[in-house]
Amino acid sequence: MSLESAAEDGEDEYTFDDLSVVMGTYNEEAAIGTVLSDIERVTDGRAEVVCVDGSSDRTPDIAREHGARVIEQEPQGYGVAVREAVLAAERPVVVTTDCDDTYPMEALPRFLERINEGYDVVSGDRLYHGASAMPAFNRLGNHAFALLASALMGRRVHDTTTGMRAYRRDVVRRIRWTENTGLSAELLVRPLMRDYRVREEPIDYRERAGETKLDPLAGGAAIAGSILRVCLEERLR
Ligand SMILES: Nc1nc2c(ncn2[C@@H]2O[C@H](COP(=O)(O)OP(=O)(O)OP(=O)(O)O)[C@@H](O)[C@H]2O)c(=O)[nH]1
Ligand SMILES: [Mg+2]
Repeated sequence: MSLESAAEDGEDEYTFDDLSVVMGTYNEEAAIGTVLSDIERVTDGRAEVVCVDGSSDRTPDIAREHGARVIEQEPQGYGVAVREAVLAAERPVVVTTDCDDTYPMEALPRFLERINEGYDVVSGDRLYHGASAMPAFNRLGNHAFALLASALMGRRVHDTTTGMRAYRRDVVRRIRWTENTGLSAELLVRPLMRDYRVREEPIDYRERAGETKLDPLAGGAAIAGSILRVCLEERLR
């Protein structure tokens, strides 16, 4: 029996040796060292780390110094990078994060535990604790995206645009992903609408280190468009 089906039968459990932590990295030299050290510390250096990188600064060098696998890619936006990253993961449990030190790597054991309980997707909910470190405009937008997606799906979700989630690798490999700026919402909506076992898990959220890569207005419009398109596509499937 493979490790994967063993874990599904509850006979065995995934450990950090079964974990890939993946991210898009774009000029994140102010944050990447901290993020990768946190992953190493929390997982005893046992998780695989994959960075899909489009940087022109020292980000990829720092990533390699920390033992991460670096895949070079011309910068084409969040979703193009993160799709490549989730599909490149070699382990059966895949966790996405941003590389800007906003997400708590201390939550990795909890995410793995939830997967071991049988969830297919565990989605970090930043808004549960208030997300006071998030710019007010973004916070408002994120509440609005969650309401829009909830109305269209007929199921309440609270944070559709979070960058930190755990997935069974099967789920990310079985679904065809189409969105770029809206990929984060798509990665939640398609599994939910296909009846995968999804749960939201409250997480802390910190202020970003380094410059944002997202234009809030254009990005927000793109995300709303993605939610509408993806929900409609899933309804019509
Ligand atoms: N490789 C690659 N990575 C990207 C690209 N755009 C964004 N990223 C990375 O994707 C992650 C998310 O981008 P952020 O700038 O943090 O976007 P955000 O979280 O919506 O905005 P903030 O509130 O500023 O954190 C970061 O780790 C970026 O470095 C890109 O075009 N290529
Ligand atoms: Mg970010």
